[in-house]
Amino acid sequence: RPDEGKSWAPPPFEAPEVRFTKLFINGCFVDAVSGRTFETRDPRTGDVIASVAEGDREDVDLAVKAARDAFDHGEWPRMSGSERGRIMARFADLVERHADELAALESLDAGKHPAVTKAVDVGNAAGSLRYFAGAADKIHGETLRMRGQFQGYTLREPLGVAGLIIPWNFPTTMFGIKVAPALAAGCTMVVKPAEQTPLSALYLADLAKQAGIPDGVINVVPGFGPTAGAAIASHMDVDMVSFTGSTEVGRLIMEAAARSNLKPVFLELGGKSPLIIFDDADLDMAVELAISANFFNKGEACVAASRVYVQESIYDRREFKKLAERMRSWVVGDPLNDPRVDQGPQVDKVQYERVLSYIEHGKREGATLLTGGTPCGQKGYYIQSAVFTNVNEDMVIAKEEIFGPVMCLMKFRTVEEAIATRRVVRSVRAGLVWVNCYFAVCSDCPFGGRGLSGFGKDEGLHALDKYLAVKSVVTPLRGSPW
Ligand code: TXE
Repeated sequence: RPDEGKSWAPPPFEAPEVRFTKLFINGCFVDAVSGRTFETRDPRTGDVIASVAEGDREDVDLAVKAARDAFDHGEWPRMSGSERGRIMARFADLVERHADELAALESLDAGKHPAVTKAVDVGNAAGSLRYFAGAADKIHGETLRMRGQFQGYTLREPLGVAGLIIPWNFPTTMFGIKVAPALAAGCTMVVKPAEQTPLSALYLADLAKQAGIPDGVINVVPGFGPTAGAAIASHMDVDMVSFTGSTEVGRLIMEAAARSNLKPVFLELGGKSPLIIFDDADLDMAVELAISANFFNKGEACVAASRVYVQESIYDRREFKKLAERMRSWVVGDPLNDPRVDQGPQVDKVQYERVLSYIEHGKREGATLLTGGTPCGQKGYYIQSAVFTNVNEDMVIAKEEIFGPVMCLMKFRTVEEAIATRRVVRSVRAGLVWVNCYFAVCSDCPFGGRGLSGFGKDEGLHALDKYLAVKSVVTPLRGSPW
């Protein structure tokens, strides 16, 4: 719910101390080999929060070497699943114990509402660690009834060194949903947080160490995509990559994997999700869902419902005009200091300008701006949430991911017109369908798209499979000539 965070916000906000700004390799915080740093900024003002060590290819090499050693010779892949689970549960406890500090840090770095960050980001990370802690001792193979003189079984073994490249929109969540199944499987890993939001991953690395995760198992290398990220994707000693980010970079990662060691790649990419509102819907609920599905986390969500299809018979109804009225009480502002605020600033200047240029494009294409769509505030990256009507399928704003607070309302007449076939849930080609709800995510529910939105699931037991290799073992039956 969009306004859930409001009542929880405890202003005035106290900026947390930034304790970790270096690379985390083999259990230690270290400078980059080059000695270079980059600045991470507060999206509310554009001011620098901290200078962070800038990892590049040589740092990735060191991190991969630490992860390789920990995998080939260390205890993590060799200890029992229940012991791994016990340590992971301790990690989850620590994440929960430090929820306020972690949420404050994340909110500062990403411009997010602290109450939402605490409930959603920190909650999801701890939830994933706990869920996969429980799965760690339930990784079994199968017994094979082979024909003839043989019998066989399968082993499900940790894949090796995982490369985990994560984005800036839900940094703590992303860390949790990728690291947790990799840990449960017995993998070791190199995590590259996004350059916009490197702080929470470093904080989490320290908690992992406190929890007893051995050195070298989790390494964190902040840095830029074309350097540190690309070095992970093309590394000969990284055994798999799980990536969340843009479709464009997803392609680059697959290419790099193909050209290097053919490592498996799993991609959770951008989207352009539809929300379909039929004429028998509870319209008050539909309006609230459309708002939260578009403007939650300032629209910076790969599952944002940026295409809202409304059945023609209710498109112009008075109830639906409630949307415009409701938006007039939607508050954009500093989420850290004003408890009335629903929506904070976009993550950085690049995204801010990108979203504004889509809004201009929409106007030029002939869509009608019902509300919002303008920059606001004296400084920082604030945008008044935009609702466009009279949008048609051919417009750029209806086709491309905007990744900001922009809702496009479109009309449809029949179900067939909305989805070009009859049975809605079964016929939508999507990784996830929410019926009469939105943003219903949970550790045991597989999360991930299809087509240009990627493949491979985060969350749910399917996520575990990404980090496991199946090995078939065959032996002759007793008495066979073999
Ligand atoms: O994404 P990038 P950006 C979409 C969204 C957004 C757009 C651009 O539409 O507006 O992408 O955002 C790392 N090799 N999503 O530019 O570049 C990068 O450092 C390896 C959807 O921030 O894909 C960061 O850690 N890694 C999305 C991560 O990839 C590279 C979340 C994501 O950044 C790399 C974010 C390279 N060559 C953006 N280049 C979602 N699915 O939720 C960059 N990276």
